[in-house]
Amino acid sequence: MTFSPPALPSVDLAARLSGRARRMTASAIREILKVTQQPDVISFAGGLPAPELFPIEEVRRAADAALTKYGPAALQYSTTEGHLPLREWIAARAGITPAHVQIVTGSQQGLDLLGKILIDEGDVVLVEAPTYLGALQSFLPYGPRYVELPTDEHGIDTDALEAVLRAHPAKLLYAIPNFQNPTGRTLSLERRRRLLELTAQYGVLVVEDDPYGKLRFRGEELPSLYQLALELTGDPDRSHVIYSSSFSKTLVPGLRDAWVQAARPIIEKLVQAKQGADLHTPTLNQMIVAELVHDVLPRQIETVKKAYGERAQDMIARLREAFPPEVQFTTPEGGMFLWVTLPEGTDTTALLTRAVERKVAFVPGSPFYALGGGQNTMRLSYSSATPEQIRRGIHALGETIREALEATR
Ligand code: N5F
Repeated sequence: MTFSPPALPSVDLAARLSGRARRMTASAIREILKVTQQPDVISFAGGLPAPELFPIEEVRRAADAALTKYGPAALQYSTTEGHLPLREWIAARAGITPAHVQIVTGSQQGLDLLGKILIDEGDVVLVEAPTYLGALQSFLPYGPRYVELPTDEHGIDTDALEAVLRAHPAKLLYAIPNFQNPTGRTLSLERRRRLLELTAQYGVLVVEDDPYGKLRFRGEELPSLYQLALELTGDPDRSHVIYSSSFSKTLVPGLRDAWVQAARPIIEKLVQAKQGADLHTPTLNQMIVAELVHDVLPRQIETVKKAYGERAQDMIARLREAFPPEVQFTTPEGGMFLWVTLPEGTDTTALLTRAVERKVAFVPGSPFYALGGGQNTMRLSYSSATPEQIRRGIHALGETIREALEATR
């Protein structure tokens, strides 16, 4: 006799998702990565560090050294706050104490945890227009009401910020002052000071995201908002700026080592949020990074800066040759991105399909706008392309753009 299981009524899974889950969106960058993994596509899409520059031997030796030094503790569960020598190194550089430093599993996790501890449904969150789409993605499930801040070639327009602050009781402002993602622009010193004053005056927290601030290849280094706030208050526990940075762009992204610096009440909540998320960042990975920060990291930063500076210059030269004159682009002083603005009416999402047919990819600008728009913009990353790929890729992209512009005439 054959056994037939009793029929089970099927549960409507989609209807059982939380409101938070329903607000979640997919990362446009990660979606495009699927396409660009085809070997013959030249990708200017993901902000991927140049893999040929990764210090593989140094990482191997650091792993060995950490395992020798710490033995089984390198493979054991460890504290949520993070590996103390690494936190001490970060704290010493910033002029704070390890109690003000939380290690996170990629600054992407930092953004999610900050969203979790700071954003209630309906809270006004101020973001640059455009801004890092991954931050929008992290915050969105917590139900923010985004208000966009106008930007120009010097970053956030602080006069406009003042008007926005008067009109909206905001909870926090998320900003990327150095070599902004996606525009590559840098917030001027004068505006940094003004932004600090205004946000303090209106009681607005600032989340300063600075993953590639050390990758400046032109011009003078500027103090972070966090540093400026610390100079003004003299007390890290009074800072209304929460600073986020990462070893992803200066060392390697795959170890997923990053950190948040903030006043203790914020760090204490972050610790609790992180306990619920992943208990702690992988122990061995943190130990590896701690072995590398003293000698390898400074050398690596110099190597990467030089390479990205050359690649940026190269890409800009090719853009001048290959793009129609009505197309505008930014000239970054560091980091990994530049931003292209096509004539109004062009749709870069449609353009991407045509570009991929010609074996070249970019990120369309629209997903970087919290409230939509920017259909005529795109982000190009120069960090992981060789000169030959830049030459061929920008040429192909130029042809795609010309074709699209002709079609609209
Ligand atoms: O520290 P990590 O690796 O988690 O970096 C996240 C992050 C946080 N904040 C800003 C401003 C960033 O630009 C990033 C990384 N963004 C890259 C991008 O292309 O915009 C990497 C995304 C790579 C990917 O999704 O595979």
